[in-house]
Amino acid sequence: MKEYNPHEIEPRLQLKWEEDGLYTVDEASDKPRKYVLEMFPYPSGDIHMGHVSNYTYGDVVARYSRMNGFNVLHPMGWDAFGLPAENAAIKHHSHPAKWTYDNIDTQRASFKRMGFSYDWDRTVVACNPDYYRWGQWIFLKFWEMGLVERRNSPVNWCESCGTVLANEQVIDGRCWRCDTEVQKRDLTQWYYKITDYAEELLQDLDQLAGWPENVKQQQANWIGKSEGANVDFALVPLDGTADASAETITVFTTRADTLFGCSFFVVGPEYDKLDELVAGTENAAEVLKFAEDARKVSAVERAQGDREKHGIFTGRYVVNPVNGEQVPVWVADYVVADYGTGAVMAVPCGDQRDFDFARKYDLPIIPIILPEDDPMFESLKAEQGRKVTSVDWSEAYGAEGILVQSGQFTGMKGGKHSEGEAAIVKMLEEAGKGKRTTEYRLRDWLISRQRYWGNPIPAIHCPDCGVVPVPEEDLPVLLPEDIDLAAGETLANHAGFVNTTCPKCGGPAKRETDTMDTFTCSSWYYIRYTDPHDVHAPFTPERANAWMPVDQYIGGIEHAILHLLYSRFFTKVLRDAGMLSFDEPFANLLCQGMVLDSHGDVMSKSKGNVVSPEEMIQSYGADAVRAAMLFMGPPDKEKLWNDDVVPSMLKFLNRVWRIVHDLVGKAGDDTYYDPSVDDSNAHKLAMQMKRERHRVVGKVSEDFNRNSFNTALAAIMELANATATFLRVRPAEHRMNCKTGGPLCQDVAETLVKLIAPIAPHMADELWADALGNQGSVHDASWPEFDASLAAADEVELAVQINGKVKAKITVAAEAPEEDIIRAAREAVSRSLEGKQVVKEIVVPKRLVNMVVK
Ligand code: ANZ
Ligand code: ZN
Repeated sequence: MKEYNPHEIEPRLQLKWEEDGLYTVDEASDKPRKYVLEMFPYPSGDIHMGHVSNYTYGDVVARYSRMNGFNVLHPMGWDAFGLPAENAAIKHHSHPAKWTYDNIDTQRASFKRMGFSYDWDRTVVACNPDYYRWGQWIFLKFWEMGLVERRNSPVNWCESCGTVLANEQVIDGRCWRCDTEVQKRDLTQWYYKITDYAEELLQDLDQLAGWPENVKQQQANWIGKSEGANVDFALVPLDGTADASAETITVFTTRADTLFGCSFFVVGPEYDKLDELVAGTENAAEVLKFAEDARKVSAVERAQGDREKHGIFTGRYVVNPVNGEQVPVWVADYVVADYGTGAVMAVPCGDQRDFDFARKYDLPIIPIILPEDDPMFESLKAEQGRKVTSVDWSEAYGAEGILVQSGQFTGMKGGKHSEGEAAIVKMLEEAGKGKRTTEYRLRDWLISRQRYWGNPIPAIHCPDCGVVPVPEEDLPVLLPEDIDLAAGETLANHAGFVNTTCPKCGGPAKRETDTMDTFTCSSWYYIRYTDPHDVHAPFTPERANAWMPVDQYIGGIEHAILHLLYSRFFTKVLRDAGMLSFDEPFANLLCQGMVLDSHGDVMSKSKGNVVSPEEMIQSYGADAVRAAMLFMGPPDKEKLWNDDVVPSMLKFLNRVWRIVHDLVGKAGDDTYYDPSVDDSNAHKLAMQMKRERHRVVGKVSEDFNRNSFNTALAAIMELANATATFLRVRPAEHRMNCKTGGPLCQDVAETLVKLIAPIAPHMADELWADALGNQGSVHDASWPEFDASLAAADEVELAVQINGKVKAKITVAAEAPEEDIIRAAREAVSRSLEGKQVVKEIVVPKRLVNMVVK
């Protein structure tokens, strides 16, 4: 038997697979299609354990699917635009393209060493003009469809990255990439109108049965749909005279039912007419100063519920439209600018923020909604006027209840979407003082970036014609290569790039110098893979529709909103453009858990706790690294890296290697055969091995079908154990059987090799050809059949206990009646029972017999 040597086998087979085009997709195949995809990586340099886990999971799914008769599309590419390349280029006085392509070469080589089954002919590299020209084409398409807008508004600015950011890229007030606190700036920027799809993006989450619940929940929260009403409050003129044509300030509320409890009114510090509002009041200067200071605190921080609230009275009043009451207008920092109308009707009895504020500034808290068991309920339940204007509560009453002190609405149910809410909104609408409306938290996607290394926005600014799209035939707008970023050159000051002529009037014009958010590249690359070399279109609809949606998508949970939301948006727009025939890009999603170090810390260069995949491959081979990664735990959970697992997996692979050789009589010295062991139960062990073979195929299939790779591997180990036990004691006739390729031994050997093929593809393929003498690759072979009836155990082992202590083990027929089990148990422990009295016998089916004795 030749030794198992991964360092010889792996590179040789990788080369062979490539020469044979083993993983090249055959578009003409009539097998059912399956699209298995992992999120494409950013080419950051050496691969890390996160890559190993993500791409190993994908590779197992792809290989398992192939063996189950699918025509599998499993591509790989690079998300190659972005800031790190630019920063590295500045530091090393080179070009971002060089840094990027060097890193791609490094990563590609590592992925090949891992033995991943990609169709490399379909590689998509986002910074390649062959790809990004179609990103520009899609931009123009969106523009044509009215989904592109340029507007001036306050935007998120990261000083350290030197660019604006989308809302989704601000995580707790900080830049997603560099963690710098984000500032607000007023700038004119480009937007994709993702809000046009807010409702559908929310509704279609219901189609995604194959997505983790928490990801869907995060998206739903991010979209943040609220049904409510806009309500107009008339501003009381400074002199206090009532005026029917008075100006109004509108609020958005989900709780119009609580209007009778509104005791003050709040505008945010960003309120655009604040100057006008306070003009002529006593404290105008003070109010404006307060607002200016409050604006400096980020919206995220301000929106935090438990944050101390600050405010100031403006000196003005508005009229509550339901009862004509005048309530004071305050400026407060807990009201944020870009939600609803940026103004709030404050109902301290029902809203905790308003409650905290009222307590702090001693404003009335009018109870207008109560649970029926509230001590005040009986006395207020028919009260239309107002009897009570303060409460001794420690917090607001946010739940549903019955309206009290609420005019004609008293006695109705109150709460979100309640009877009382509907009645009050109806009344307001009839009076022309309110309107039903739905708000979303989702904001349009700011896609322009003030950086070089991105996809140029195909637009031209003409002094006469305004902003003009670059004509389709002029695409791509190429990034100029001659740029010295280290010397401070940018697209904006690159004369050769900026100066152009207007496509409309032919006069001198300037190019747009912003590039697109890199998330635009990752929003459709998965469609490009279905038709990666198309030079006439981003993709051919028939090809995309034949492969898509992706059957299994795999990637990090950090994209729960960002990439996954943007991709869903792109898919829907391209569908509406008539290019796709489905609604959702990813049918099933697996979010992998992080690989942490053995103490549970994130691996990072600065902590010096990074385990290098390349070093592991060099020491133990890729198959052992793959097996170890799969064995460390469920894919969607965090995994603690343990250095011992890789060598122990190598040992296991060695064991499988010997077992397979031994089963087909090629082990030479009968490695496992031990003549000193009693072989009287050899036949039974053979039957046990046969049963395990069927049981384990069933179990591994079931586990792979639900992406439970660690338990699948554990089951394969059980089959290896049963086989080794048999091989140790096999009697002469079974030895002969193995040597001559007898059916059982041959079948178990083949089964083992096939089961392990998705996990350890190199070793399996070598065994398949060399030990089992097959032509072709195991990766073209079909998944082992299994017979459920053969998998069922016909005997079971039971523990026999006396007073709870295990004294013996018995083996009985699986369906044995209770009296037979008890008889066998008594026999097994007859010695211990001598001179004792059995008071009770308890049989726990398939597990144990306990005898209570005196
Ligand atoms: C009166 C009221 C009474 C409210 C009550 C709530 C409870 P959701 O449900 O998350 O959409 N609101 C509106 N615009 C705001 C802004 N720009 N900044 C801060 N808060 C704002 O939240 C809607 C509620 O948030 C609205 O309903 C409003 O307060 C507040 F017992 O109006 B409510
Ligand atoms: Zn940043």
